[in-house]
Amino acid sequence: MADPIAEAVAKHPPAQSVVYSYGTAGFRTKANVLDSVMARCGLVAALRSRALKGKWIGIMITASHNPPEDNGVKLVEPLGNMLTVWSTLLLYPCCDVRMRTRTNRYTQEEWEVLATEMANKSSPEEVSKHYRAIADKFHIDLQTPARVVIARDTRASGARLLSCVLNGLKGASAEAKDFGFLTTPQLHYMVRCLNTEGTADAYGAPTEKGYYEKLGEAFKRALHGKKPSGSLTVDCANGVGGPKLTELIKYLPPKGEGLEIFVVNDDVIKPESLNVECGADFVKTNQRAPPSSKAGSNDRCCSLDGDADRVIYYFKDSKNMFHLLDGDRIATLAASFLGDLVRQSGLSDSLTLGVVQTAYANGAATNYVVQNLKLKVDCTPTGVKYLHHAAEKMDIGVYFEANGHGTVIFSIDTLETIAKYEPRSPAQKEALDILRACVDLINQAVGDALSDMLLVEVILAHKNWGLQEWLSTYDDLPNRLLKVKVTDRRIFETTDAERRLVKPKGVQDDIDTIVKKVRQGRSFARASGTEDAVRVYAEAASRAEADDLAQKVYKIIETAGTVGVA
Ligand code: G16
Repeated sequence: MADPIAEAVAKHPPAQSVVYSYGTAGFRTKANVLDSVMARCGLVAALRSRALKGKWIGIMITASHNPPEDNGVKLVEPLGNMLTVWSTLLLYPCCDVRMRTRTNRYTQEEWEVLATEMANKSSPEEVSKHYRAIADKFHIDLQTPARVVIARDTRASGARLLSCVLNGLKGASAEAKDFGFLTTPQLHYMVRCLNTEGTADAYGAPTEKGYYEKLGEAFKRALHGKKPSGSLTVDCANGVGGPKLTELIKYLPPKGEGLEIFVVNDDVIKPESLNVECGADFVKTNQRAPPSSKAGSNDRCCSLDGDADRVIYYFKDSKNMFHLLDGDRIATLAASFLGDLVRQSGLSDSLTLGVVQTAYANGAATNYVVQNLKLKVDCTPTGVKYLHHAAEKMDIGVYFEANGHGTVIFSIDTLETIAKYEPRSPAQKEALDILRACVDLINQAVGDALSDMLLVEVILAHKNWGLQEWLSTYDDLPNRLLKVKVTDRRIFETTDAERRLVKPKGVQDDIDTIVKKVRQGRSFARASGTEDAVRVYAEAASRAEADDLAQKVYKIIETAGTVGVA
């Protein structure tokens, strides 16, 4: 008898001797070895949807900040985020939250492992067997409908990889809804909207127009009569964010009444220009504006990455000096503003805020949050899935990676408190109205460059600040981020939220010895989960010391990376 699963994957044989792994943000590597992975991800998404009684699961085809020849795929959970309590809420809608947590039998990691195993099966028959084994293990009824929503960024390989996904979904008899080109956060938004449509938690209309309308309307409300000063130049990394931002602008207050936005690096006709000498990753790593930038002194600029889930701000001062306002800065700005709104609304006895960072957070940012904002800081490994999970434990969790990837999430109880609260004075009402508008403006499914950018603009308008005033809240410690090419990055294993290496043996001791000699020195190395490299981060009291420390740790890693596999 014909086996539709085996038949579907047989069309996309795996590349020889490639080992696939579900990394920081899904499978990500050179696009020409991804066909088999795409078809198999279709199968995993179908199983996941069936396990969740037919909820919509998302598949995003993107390699975000990676070079144009790469691509990738990641699976999105029913509420547009990673699998934690939220997904269980949908599974067990009648249980109380604590019960739901306890009954959450599926962990995110478990499904990542299943996906990795699926991607590495060699023959179509093995894939089919694995598909059925997963169904057995999780008691998944294969007759339950499966529904999957897909989108992709503007990479040249996207169309081919999409057809592989569709073949996988067809083999698994899953319903597929293809949204074509979307930013990654737009896809997350669609997934959440589709799964909450018609419920008390309805998140919005599951259309692109619905997304723009929601953001545009919330932006106007959040501004509350304030007008952003000057203009904003947005570098879109020649990715999908360019056309989407151009569309979003149509839903924002018109020029003169609102924000004047100049869209640059929005060439999606030449996919080979994606992320090349532009975009958030380029600016953050090189600590300079894209060479194409024509911005004048003190012009407000920001850069998105290739799929518009990261944003960072920057400007050149009157002495032509470059200043970066990265994810750490957005986190501190958002935490301080939202904290003020909570206090001014009269809600500070009921709600607390917290901040989640990774090891890449500048030491000065962490100190500022703890000492000035008096907020709790959690540190997690790299990957928004970890930060999001930690932020879910807070009433209001502000999470950002230094690279500009992040958002703010409000717990269910917090949303209820904010919605039901009766203000006791006009001042409380005003603060509450702005807070409610911010809840709608912020994409709570995932970090969203467009939504984050509008939030920053709202805050700057309320504070009547330019980038210089924002920058002056604290002084960053000079820092440097480097990428080391090694033969096998998997030999580098970390602990303590990726701040210390446990393998190769002795390497951390060498790093510690060097760090000790540097004023305010801090450095760590970790294998990237999205690129074939080990990342080195260093910070110190002065630029020269930070650069020198980074170079020394680079050498240690380079040597260990060669010696380790010899
Ligand atoms: C992805 C993840 C981010 C992570 C980044 C770099 O971003 O979503 O959480 O910070 O990769 O990860 P790594 O250092 O492991 O390569 P994006 O924007 O590329 O999707």
